[in-house]
Amino acid sequence: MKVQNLNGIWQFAYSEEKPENPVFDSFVSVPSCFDNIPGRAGVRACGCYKRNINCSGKVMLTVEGAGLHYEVFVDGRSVGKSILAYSKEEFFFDCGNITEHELVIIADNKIYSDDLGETYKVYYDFYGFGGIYSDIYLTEYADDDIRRIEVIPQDINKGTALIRLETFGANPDEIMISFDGKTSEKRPFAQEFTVNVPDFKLWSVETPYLHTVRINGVEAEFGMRTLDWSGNDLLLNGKVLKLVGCNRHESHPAFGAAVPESLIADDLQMIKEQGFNFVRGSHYPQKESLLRLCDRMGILVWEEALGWGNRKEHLADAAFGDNQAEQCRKMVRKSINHPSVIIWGFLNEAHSEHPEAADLLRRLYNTIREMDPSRPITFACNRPKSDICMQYMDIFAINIYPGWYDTADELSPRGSIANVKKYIDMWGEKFQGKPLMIGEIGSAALYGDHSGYRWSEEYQADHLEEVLKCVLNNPRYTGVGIWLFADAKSYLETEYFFTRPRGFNNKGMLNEYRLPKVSWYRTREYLRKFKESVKN
Ligand code: ADA
Repeated sequence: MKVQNLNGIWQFAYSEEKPENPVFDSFVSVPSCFDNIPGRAGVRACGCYKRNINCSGKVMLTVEGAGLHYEVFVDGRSVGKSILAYSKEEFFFDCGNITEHELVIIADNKIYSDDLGETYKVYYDFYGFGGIYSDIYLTEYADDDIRRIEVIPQDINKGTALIRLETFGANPDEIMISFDGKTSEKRPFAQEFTVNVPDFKLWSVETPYLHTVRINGVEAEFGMRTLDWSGNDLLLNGKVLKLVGCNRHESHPAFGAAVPESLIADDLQMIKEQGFNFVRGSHYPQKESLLRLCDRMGILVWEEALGWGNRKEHLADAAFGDNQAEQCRKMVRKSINHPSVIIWGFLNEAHSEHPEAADLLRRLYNTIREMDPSRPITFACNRPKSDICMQYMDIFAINIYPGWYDTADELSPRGSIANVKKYIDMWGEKFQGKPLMIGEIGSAALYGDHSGYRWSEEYQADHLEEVLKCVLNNPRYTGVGIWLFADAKSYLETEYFFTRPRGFNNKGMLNEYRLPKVSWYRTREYLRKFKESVKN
């Protein structure tokens, strides 16, 4: 088996409509977004990518994330399409004995609103970028090569783990297996077996210890840790978790959704230094590089499939449901070994008052549960009063915005921060019997506005300090995800942009360039003091 990274310089053709014969008259570096430079920003168009590849025999091409739709051609022949933005996709083709081939990928960022099955909708509150925005590589393989290794920790006292193996089509008779680079052992091939991990150490937030298993030359990292969620609490290795963190979008003015690993690492380092232990990857599957870093840094992750505020007609649509289920399967396949991922999610803020929502949410729950028995599953609900779906989830997760989106009679000229405690306490009493999380809570602040009114940095700082105070002092809550880590590009089209000054969701504690607003310092200071007070 041979793996080649295809990141780097590709030939490029840009056109408003899908071209019959693209004219490759420029260059891009992959990963990148083609709609992130002046002139193309916000234009719904097409980007064509071309490069030569050197490979023969059976080949799998892996695209770790691209959008919004794309088709892959090898030597002029289509080898597959994807309509699942942000999902990790694999394409298979046979290159025979010839070693030089042409690879072309034609991507578009168009929104086909008439197509109910589409996973990205025009009403999503984050910009739907176009291009190949994550890593891309190819694997030359033989049928009996190991394609995937799945490791599910079983008993953290004995150090046992379940291993599931998948080949490219034919099973070898035997495998050579080793842990952490130590002595290999030969054993007969089986699709599933239990192992004792030698000299195992637990993975936790404080000591994020990783093990490596190597089987027939293929490696997988994993962490020995367990999750339990019976009763009101979520437990990691038997200890009650209190998740304090933020939501984060894969978005930056210089890169769009193609945020490089260096910036992801800096973002996570800031999150860690802030005193947070949790990040919600809103609202789509996360990059491998982010999860690898979280595994090492001990940051806990809620990963979710692409969805946002989906409406009844979409929830009821058969193709939409199939695409959702497919993305969930792909997400779990991609991330199941990452110890940092502790919650699976989907369909953020679906219109969950409808029976159609209940049908789909239950289907997605079952799809994930069949693949992974070891993690709790949820979706973030923004309508806890009318919802009929949260009962099917392992965690009650609510997105609430007291102190920001209040009703008219709750407003006062300086804002309504008093509502924060009122609603946090009220929902805390109502939801019992399962862990309860605030998936999102926050307020907007325009960087540089120091007026003290709503939209100012000071109002946001006061608001978020109150949020932390209420959640940390209320034992009913398993956690909170502040909305939002950094300002992120949002609506450019439709009337929604009226509520998003500059075309951004401005609820970041940092602006889009990661410059701190007052709330960033205030929440850090509050957390530091709170932790000290608990210690003493
Ligand atoms: C929702 C949604 C977020 C964002 C937020 C807001 O809760 O899940 O993506 O749109 O509201 O800023 O209003």
